[in-house]
This record gives sequence, C-alpha cells and structure tokens, in this order.
Amino acid sequence: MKPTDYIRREEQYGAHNYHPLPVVLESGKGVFVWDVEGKKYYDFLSGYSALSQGHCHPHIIRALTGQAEKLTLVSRAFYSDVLGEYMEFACKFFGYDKLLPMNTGAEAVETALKLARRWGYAVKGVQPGEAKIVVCRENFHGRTISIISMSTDPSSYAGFGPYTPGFIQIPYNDADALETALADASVVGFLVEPIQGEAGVVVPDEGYLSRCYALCKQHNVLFIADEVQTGIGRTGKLLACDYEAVHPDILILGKALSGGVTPVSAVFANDEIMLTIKPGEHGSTYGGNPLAARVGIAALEVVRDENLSENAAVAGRLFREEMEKYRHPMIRKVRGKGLLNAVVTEPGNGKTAWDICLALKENGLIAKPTHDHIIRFTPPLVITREEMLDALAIIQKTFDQF
Ligand code: IF1
Repeated sequence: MKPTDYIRREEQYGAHNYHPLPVVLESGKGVFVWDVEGKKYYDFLSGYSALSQGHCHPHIIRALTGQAEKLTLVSRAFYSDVLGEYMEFACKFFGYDKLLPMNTGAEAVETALKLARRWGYAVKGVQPGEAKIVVCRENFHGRTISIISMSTDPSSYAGFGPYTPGFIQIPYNDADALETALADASVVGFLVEPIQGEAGVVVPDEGYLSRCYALCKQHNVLFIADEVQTGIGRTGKLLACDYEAVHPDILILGKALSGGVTPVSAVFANDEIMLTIKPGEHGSTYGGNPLAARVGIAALEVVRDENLSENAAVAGRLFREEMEKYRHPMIRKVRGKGLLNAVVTEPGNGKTAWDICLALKENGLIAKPTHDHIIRFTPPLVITREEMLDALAIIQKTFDQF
C-alpha cells in the first residue's frame, strides 16, 4: 500500500475530526519516527507532549509488556498489588497527600472541577449549586462539554451548546482581573495553564502565577494548575509552577505521565480537598488500572533518572538561541520555556504555517501548526545536543526555501 491508500482508508471509515499532515507513520524510537515507506523524521510534536520520554522508551515498554502478561485491569471494585505502589510513588514525586487516577487529560480536568466544587460546598460553605470557577480566556483544557463551556475558542465550543454554567472567564496573564473576579464569594477555584499551549505557547509575565496563587489564598479559593501539557519536565522544571515556587492546591497531569504508551492522567491534592469525595461518588472503569500504574511508575523513573527536566531546559535554550539568531521574514517571534516552544510566523507570499510544515516534512521533520500561523516545536525531552542541532539545520534550511 502507498501512503495515499492508508489516508484514503482512514478518510472513508474514520470521523473527520482531524486534518492530519499527510504522513503515515509506522514506527518510532527516541526522537525519531519512520513512515510506511521507511523515511525517517524528527518528531517535533511528541504526541502533543505525551512522548516526552521519546518513542518506545525501553524502560517503559518493559514495564508495559511485563504487566500486560500478568494483570491489566481489575476495576476499582477490587484492590491490585501495584496501584498503591504507583500512588505512593507519584504522590511523593509531586508532593501531595493523595492522587485520584483517571485516563485522559480531559477526564482529569473534569475531576478537578468536581473536586473544587465539592470542596466549595463541603469546606468553604458555598451555597449548593452556586459554585463558580474562574478560567482564563484562550484556555485549552480538553474537549468534553463542560470543558468547552469554559472555552473562548469557537472552534472548540461552537455548535455544541447548551453549555455548563458556573465559569467566569478573565484575561490570561492579568492578576488584577483575577482579584476582581475573586470578590465573588461563590468562587471556589481558579483553573489556569501555567503556559497556554494551544493558544500558541503563551508565556505569562514573571510573577503572574505567584501573584494569582497569593490572591487565591487570600480569598480561600483553590489554585488549580492544568499541567497536562506543561508538566513532567516539558518546560525545563518538573512542573511549570516550580518556576515561581507555586504548589497548586489541585494539580492536573496527563500525557507524559505514561510516556505516550497508554492513557494515564491524575489529579493530585491534599486530604482536606481530596477526601471531600466519598466512596462511590466518582470513578472510571480504567482509572488506576494495574497496567497504567506500572507504566506510570516507569515513566516517572525515566524523567528522574535521565534528568529530563534539566535536559529540556538546556535543549530548549539552544533551540530559542539558535532560532533567535536566525533571521527570516516569515518568522515574527520565537517563544517558550524548556522544550515547549513555538515559532510565530508571518504569512509570506501567500505561504502559511501549514505550507512550512509540509516542507519541514519533506526535509525530515514533522511538526504541526496551532491556529494557522503558529508552529509548535515540542520534541521529546530525551533529544541530544547533536539531534537538536541537526533538527535546527532542517528547520532553517526549510525556511530558507521560502
Ligand atoms: C486535541 C491542543 C495540545 C491540554 C491541556 C488538558 C488537555 C490537553 C493543557 C486534555 C490536551 C491535546 C488535545 C488534542 C491536541 C492537544 C493540544 F492543541 F488541543 F491544545 F497539546 F496543546 N489540558 N491537549 O493541552 O487532554 O483529554 O487530550 O488527554 O484535542 O486536538 P486529553
């Protein structure tokens, strides 16, 4: 079969909810993937930051296959030998009393919303049904109906109403707007991405997160960090909140929590918050399954043992320095932290970010535009200096072609 055959079959039998780059991948290892014709590419999307440990990391694959031959799922109706081990390991890794295991990032965000509301009624004393959660404009937290009810992006929410009530939208990177919103005593939480990924890697001002955290403390409101994309080393620290020594009241993780081999997400909180949800009040068939637990431990061990946060900081600085030195009329700016970076492009002679991504693919590097003029560059955090320099050469050679 040719790549077009694979594409045509997927078009015929699959929903058209994506518009993928025309590349058909068959295998991956570290920072590389190969298509069905054996062509090699640098993967500069990393499964939207889920593959931070690189494709098919041996330590994670061994954990996956070993557990897969023993016990994959018991449901939470029973205990398993490995779930508690994972919970203890992850709670100590991120510094929380407890975690609630889920599968996708959106499920973890929904869980955090429920937890904040429940805490608001049970502990803060907000009137039942009145809890409000403050969110930022241009947020991206997933695709469920309550999550798109928080969104200001029509491509996320339009045509899917009616929407879940109880959300107050304020501008991102504006602590004064948060202070104003917190005057409402029914606010129970502030949900924020430490860096807005989908919005095009928007990095807030220095001090924004710590000021918001202080305002939340002042108003007895939970600071909820969605680190599904920014967490687990991606921005050069274990958590993006670590840049400002902010310890979120509720921490949401997903994606790289499993190194891209099976969906694993989690919500972390201390007892006063977490224990407001009682047995039977929340759950998920696969949440906390033994396979996910074993994989989760291995994925975090790789982050720790291979110093991936530090590597992301060093490799990311190299990327931005080299791209800032490189001048091109189609590049307006380069921004990011660690290995969560984006190039903001100027449409040039009718060429768009999509055209650049098509040319990058021809030159051996795959990346994807977010919105139509921003290209996100998020390689696995295991990338070496040589690989980064080689990838930069491909990126600059590609822009030179325009
Ligand atoms: C798509 C974006 C990235 C996320 C944050 C929660 C979730 C995501 C900060 C939900 C998921 C994914 C979803 C995927 C594309 C990708 C994405 F472009 F949509 F925004 F990475 F930036 N919080 N992001 O980034 O996690 O339920 O997907 O496991 O929907 O197209 P999920």
